[in-house]
Amino acid sequence: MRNDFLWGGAVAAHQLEGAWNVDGKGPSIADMMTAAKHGVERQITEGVQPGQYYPNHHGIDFYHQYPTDIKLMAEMGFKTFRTSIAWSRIFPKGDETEPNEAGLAFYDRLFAECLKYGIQPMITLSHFEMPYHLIEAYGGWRNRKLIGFFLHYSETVFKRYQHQVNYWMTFNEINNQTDYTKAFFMATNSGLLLKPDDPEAEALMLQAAHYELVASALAVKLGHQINPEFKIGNMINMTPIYPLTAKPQDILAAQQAMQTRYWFADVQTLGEYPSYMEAYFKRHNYRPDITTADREALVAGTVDYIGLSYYNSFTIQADELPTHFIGEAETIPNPYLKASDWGWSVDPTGLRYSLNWLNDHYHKPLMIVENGLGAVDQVTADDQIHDEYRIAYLRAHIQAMQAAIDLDGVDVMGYTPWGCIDLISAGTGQMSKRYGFIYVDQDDQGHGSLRRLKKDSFYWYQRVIATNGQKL
Ligand code: BGP
Repeated sequence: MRNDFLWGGAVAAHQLEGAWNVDGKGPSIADMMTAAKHGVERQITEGVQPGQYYPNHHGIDFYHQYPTDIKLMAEMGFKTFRTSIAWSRIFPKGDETEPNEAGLAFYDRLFAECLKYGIQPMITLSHFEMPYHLIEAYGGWRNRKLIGFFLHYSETVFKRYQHQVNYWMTFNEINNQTDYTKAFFMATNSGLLLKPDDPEAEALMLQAAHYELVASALAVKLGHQINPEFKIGNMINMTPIYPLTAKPQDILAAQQAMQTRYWFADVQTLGEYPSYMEAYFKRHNYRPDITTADREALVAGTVDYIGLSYYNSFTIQADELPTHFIGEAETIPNPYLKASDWGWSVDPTGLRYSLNWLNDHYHKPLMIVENGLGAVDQVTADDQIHDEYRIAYLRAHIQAMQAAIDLDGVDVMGYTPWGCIDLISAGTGQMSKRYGFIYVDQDDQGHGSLRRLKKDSFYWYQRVIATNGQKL
């Protein structure tokens, strides 16, 4: 383990800040989603419906309580804190010329608070929350104009925070939209409000993804012009896809399924579409708007590192090769793995496999920017939370990461487990799906004192960081 290893934790603005319409912030796509049905994907509404509960409107009130929360993270010894900037705090509608000063000032205060403790902010530019107006007025990322709006936003924050922030990422889990049967990802990644069975979904997703990839590359180039010291990465969700058996057809199907999820990383690190994607466009008669200037932009804006989230692995079985992108619905349980309460397989070995896979393909430093176990926690009468299940999950994944570093020679820059303080779950809108080292007293309907409590994992992680991963 390197001595400057970036231990820390990760969150996203819309899942914890709250204050959704405070100090000039405009509504984002995340603010339009209710947690009406627990345990399933959140519902997207047209405009905010009175009487419904929108968990992101309140978050855990980090907007006001951040000094307490950052202090707790400092107590754990964080070297870095990954959060996102809420685009709609800076540009409430997304297409303005002038930014919202009150929104910019909030992040001045937040980053200063982190730096006070020697914690480096690590910033995602777009984490599931574009301004809602960009969807209503422009149709989201299906529209090329979004590239210009995103760049203007990126330039504004790169310039403003260039002396406070060194590590950046462009789009959170940009590759999740390949599962276009999930309305949630289509909406949050790309601003495409489509029914899952829309016959145009795949073509629209590919077009939106292309514009995002161009925007990402142009932002990388721009960031380096503003401050050559910046380290700017992409962010992909890494869920390796295994074949169920050694049958060659299963192996080939799994390989092809991997290709359909990870071509984003090819474009962002190698600067061009892989041959199988060009072939896929032809085979399906897709003619996305990809210009020569776009291709040049992709080459000029390759990333400095790969940010990845890792939670679980998928398994598939196929008698025939897939003719379309593989969605989660087409995966099957892996008989060798147990699953979380939310059905996510628990597979630490898959993390070592993933780190090696990414290293083999891209030869770039890797930053694990999300990992963790969503679980229900119980508070005892004396305010303790004995979350040994979370410790066991994280310990096993850190061990797998260490094996990749020490035994396989993979360059891993750091590790920021997801939801280091309990926050609103992105996929379900639930508060009860908790990931944190810090417990936040609030239920799924938004009731609770919001007081913060240290879980057993808080003290465990504090020791992990203090010993640079030696005492697990
Ligand atoms: C990732 C997202 C996060 C996050 C996490 C856990 O996909 O980048 O925003 O929330 O997954 O997912 P969930 O909140 O659905 O449990």
